[in-house]
Amino acid sequence: MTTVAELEAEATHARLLVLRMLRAGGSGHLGGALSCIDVITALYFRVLRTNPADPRWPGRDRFLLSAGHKAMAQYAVLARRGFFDASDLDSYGGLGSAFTGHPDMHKIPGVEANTGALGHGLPIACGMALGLRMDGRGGRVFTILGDGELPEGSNWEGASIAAHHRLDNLVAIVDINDLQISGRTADVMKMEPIADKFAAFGWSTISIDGNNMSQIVAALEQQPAPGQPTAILARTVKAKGLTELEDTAASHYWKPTAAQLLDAEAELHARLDSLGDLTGAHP
Ligand SMILES: Cc1ncc(C[n+]2csc(CCOP(=O)(O)OP(=O)(O)O)c2C)c(N)n1
Ligand SMILES: [Mg+2]
Repeated sequence: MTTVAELEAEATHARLLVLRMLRAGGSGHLGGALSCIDVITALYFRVLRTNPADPRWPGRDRFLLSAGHKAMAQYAVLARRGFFDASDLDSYGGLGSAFTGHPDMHKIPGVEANTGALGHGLPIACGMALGLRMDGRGGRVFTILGDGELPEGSNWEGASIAAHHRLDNLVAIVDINDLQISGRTADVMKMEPIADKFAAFGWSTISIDGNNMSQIVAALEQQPAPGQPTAILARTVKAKGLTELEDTAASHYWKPTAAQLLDAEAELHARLDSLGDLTGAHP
């Protein structure tokens, strides 16, 4: 089993791969990718039943990145987990590349749905969870939403459906970094109290620090309440791991200079050194 310390190192490697994509493509949705990358790392390295050699294995758990603009985080973790080679990410953002700003299930092994138009991941996840249950499969479905995504009404249709159908094989993780594309989520569209809203729809809720690996693992490994979908409210920091950019709206879409990229890489390498590299060489 991957330990918490190993997961922390793994997430740092994944952050370095995000920078590798920015180096290749020149720009991308950095802030939201780095706020949820710890959760995605824990999912793929500890929680999900997956088989990178057979991404469509019917017995797998499903993961959908509803907030598809955070795609670099998913690409990085899928590469680290062995779904494809990390060098494939060097085409990021290039003409004809499979690795575009939003994930494409037809081109990238391990991607379960095309997302990026906000508000669709949870309804799709509901259908998948219901389908798995109707097929008599034990698989679970996990999806990550952004806090700036929650104003989309389709999320709340999904929240109703999940509770109505008692989808206890469904987990929605809300990446609450307090920011969205143009500023504070509370200023653009206030959605708090988010936990109370999910609870009112009939969900079981867990609130955690979404950049704390111990808390992430404990929440993801908690047994679901029978007959209830689970919402994990993950309080995070946008651009977590890159001090200069943390908690800034400017990190939402980042076009770094060469010097900024070098500084960012240096900070993550220093973090890896402080953690001790428990995961093997950086690909
Ligand atoms: C339906 C829809 N409307 C608008 C957008 C443009 N958009 C892209 S990202 C974003 C903000 C999302 O905020 P949040 O989910 O909090 O993401 P994060 O802070 O993690 O980057 C918006 C409005 C979109 N992708 N889809
Ligand atoms: Mg946000």
